[in-house]
Amino acid sequence: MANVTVIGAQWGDEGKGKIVDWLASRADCVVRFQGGHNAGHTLVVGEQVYKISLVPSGIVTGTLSIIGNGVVLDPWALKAEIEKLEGQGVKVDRSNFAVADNCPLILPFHRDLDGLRETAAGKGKIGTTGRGIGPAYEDKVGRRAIRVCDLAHLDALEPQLDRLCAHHDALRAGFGEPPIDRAALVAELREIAPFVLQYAEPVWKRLRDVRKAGRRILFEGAQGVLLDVDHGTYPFVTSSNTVSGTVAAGSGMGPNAAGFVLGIVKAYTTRVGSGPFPTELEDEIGERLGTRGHEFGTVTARKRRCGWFDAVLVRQTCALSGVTGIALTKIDVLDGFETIRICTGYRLNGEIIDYLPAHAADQAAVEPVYEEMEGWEGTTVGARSWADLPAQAIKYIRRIEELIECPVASVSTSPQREDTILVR
Ligand code: 2SA
Ligand code: MG
Repeated sequence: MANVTVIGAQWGDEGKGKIVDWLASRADCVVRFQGGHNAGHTLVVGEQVYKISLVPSGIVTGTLSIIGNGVVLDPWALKAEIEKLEGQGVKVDRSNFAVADNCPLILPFHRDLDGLRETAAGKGKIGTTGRGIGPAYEDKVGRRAIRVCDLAHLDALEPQLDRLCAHHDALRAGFGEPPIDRAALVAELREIAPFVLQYAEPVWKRLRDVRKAGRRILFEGAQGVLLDVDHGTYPFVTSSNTVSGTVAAGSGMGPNAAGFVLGIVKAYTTRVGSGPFPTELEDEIGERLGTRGHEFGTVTARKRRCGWFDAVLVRQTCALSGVTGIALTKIDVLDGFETIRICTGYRLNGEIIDYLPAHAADQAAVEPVYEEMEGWEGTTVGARSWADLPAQAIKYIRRIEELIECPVASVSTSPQREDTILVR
């Protein structure tokens, strides 16, 4: 199987960037198929650190990188990111980068609305990245989005603007905000249009040709399955489908393009934003995980909530996404813990259950059932083979594999690309 799909199997931030970067150097094409610049990947290649949000990670290694139609695209964020990459010596042009011409745009008022809603929600807020992701997807599904291809037809935008403004002006009025300044919006779009259009094309055609030529495609998922708008901890989710199945609709390649589905799984659990988190540790152990794991968001620098590994959740997300194998990351963060816990089930209303229920109240009420394991002395940092790992660390990894009912395909032992154990 030539193609690989990488998805986060928890709440995002599992360390996809490093794996994707590693796989990208072996792929002929890297495709983003959902989300937007709410993603945050840190790539460490030698001394260089790249932080990217919207452009596929393949760009760093010069691999053909494609933004599929399933992504919501903020044109100004795209420009800023490309300029930053170019400043770091990365080449970005039509030969190695393309944007789907049917991508919906994230516009300034989407970002405003995201912020206004979050502020109004107070304690009930979702904890979004504030990038306008939700409102942009709403407009797409509501059939009033402005898309990349519209940038080439700005003189014919009136009917769409009518629909868009009718919807948004009413919402804005509710927040005491003035109506959208249509003339200013069109002027801004006119200014950014040439930049975006230089990369725009029907990417499904390019992808079809890549596939016909027998080239390997890497699909780069953003966020994680627990943030999926259908399968995640709704309503504390993002507004796209983050499961592997989205590859089909979000790139225009059909369901059998996904290939090997690699679920990225952190050796413990983290989450940013609000919402249920059964194994969360609001004590010094959680602090220790966060400090040792540098658990701060790439995009918003928010501190991540930390907790023990939850095998119930990962078993569920692997099933939901048809995961073929997992890449276990950040095992080194657990170095030096005397004991380590794994959640193997939940207690809900006096009963033991083996899955996360759909209702938010149940999700918040489940109590983790733990299994305790001895930790390990010595370090896993930089290990590149099983022989480099302490015996207890191997035991921990094997136990995870058993509980999630999915094989471990690789283990990552530092942010460096080479510090990876491949399981054959
Ligand atoms: P949004 O902005 O509408 O997608 O937010 C909705 C929920 O989805 C969560 N979310 C994320 N969780 C983890 N990582 C994300 N990306 C950045 C990163 C995060 C950052 O990879 O580091 O820098 O803060 C991401 N994007 C969205 C979000 O927390 C809400 O719970
Ligand atoms: Mg991230």
